[in-house]
Amino acid sequence: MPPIKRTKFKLTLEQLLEIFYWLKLIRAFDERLSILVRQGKVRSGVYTGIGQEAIIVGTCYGLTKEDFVCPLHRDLGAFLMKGVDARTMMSQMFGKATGLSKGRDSALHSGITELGIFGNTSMLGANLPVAAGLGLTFKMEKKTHVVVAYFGEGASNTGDFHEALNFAGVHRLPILFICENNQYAYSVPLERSMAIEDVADRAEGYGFDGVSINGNDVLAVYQAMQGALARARGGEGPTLIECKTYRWHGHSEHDKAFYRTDEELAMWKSRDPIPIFTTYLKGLQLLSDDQQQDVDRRVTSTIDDALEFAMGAADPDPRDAVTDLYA
Ligand SMILES: Cc1ncc(C[n+]2csc(CCOP(=O)(O)OP(=O)(O)O)c2C)c(N)n1
Repeated sequence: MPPIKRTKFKLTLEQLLEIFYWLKLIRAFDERLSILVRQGKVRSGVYTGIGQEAIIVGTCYGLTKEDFVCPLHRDLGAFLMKGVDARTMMSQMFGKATGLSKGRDSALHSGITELGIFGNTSMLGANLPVAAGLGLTFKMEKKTHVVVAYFGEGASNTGDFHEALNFAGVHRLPILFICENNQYAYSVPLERSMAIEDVADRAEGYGFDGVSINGNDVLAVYQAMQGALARARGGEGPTLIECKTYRWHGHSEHDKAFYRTDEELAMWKSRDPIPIFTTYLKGLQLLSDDQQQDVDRRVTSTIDDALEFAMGAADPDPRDAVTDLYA
């Protein structure tokens, strides 16, 4: 069968393989961190997004450097896809001087404006009004950049969420509100914290569209994102995309997740985003066994290299604790 050059999603074969690479890299990064936590080697708290990779890949793929992302604690992949190299990211997890925040922060609260990454704080939902502010800036400066703001279904119950969506709706701001609905806010299941089934329904109250999609299908996420991106860049305002998914591990690596059943976990593992996308590629004969092995090799060597670099990197110098201060 001749190779397909373009799919109906307007992605070339090379782009589809890149998407495959990102899914695999982000999964492998989190899996390696999980092992390192068990070995007592990581200094930071680790909140893996294993099982949720299709959301980050489908929403970050194709963003420009100037577009901003506001990632969550579980969104290490967004840092990688926005251009933070694996060595810096791994250094960040080890609290090393070569990390993004030079060892001054517990891993996932860092950001880097040059790459369009706003560093989230621990306060859930608090990144959303900031995203609204970024969106307002782009609008006032007549730029076509967008803001991609991530939040959990749990965070959608906070006041900040509602204020941010209201403001974005009133001012038609170029923001993509991406809900990573992984069914649990720490140990609280969705039905114990929300009286509706779909977070997407909340957008209507603020005057813009909300869609609820399969967050484990990277092409479904990509497709929903492309429509919303075009509207945002064209001045038509925000969209809420609710991606239904599941986190395989506990809230963090120290949470054994006793509040859920083995059956539920097994059911969601059968919807693993990576085999779903692999099956798609193989079904269209777009991915040979050799190419698959090549991706696996690249992923492993990237992570091995990053780990070696981070473990050998210098600890922060205590004298630097008072440098880089804003005021
Ligand atoms: C404002 C606020 N309230 C409570 C917490 C404690 N807390 C940390 S994570 C979490 C659950 C988050 O659930 P969700 O927003 O669905 O995101 P997920 O971790 O599932 O991706 C809670 C309650 C917090 N960090 N911030």
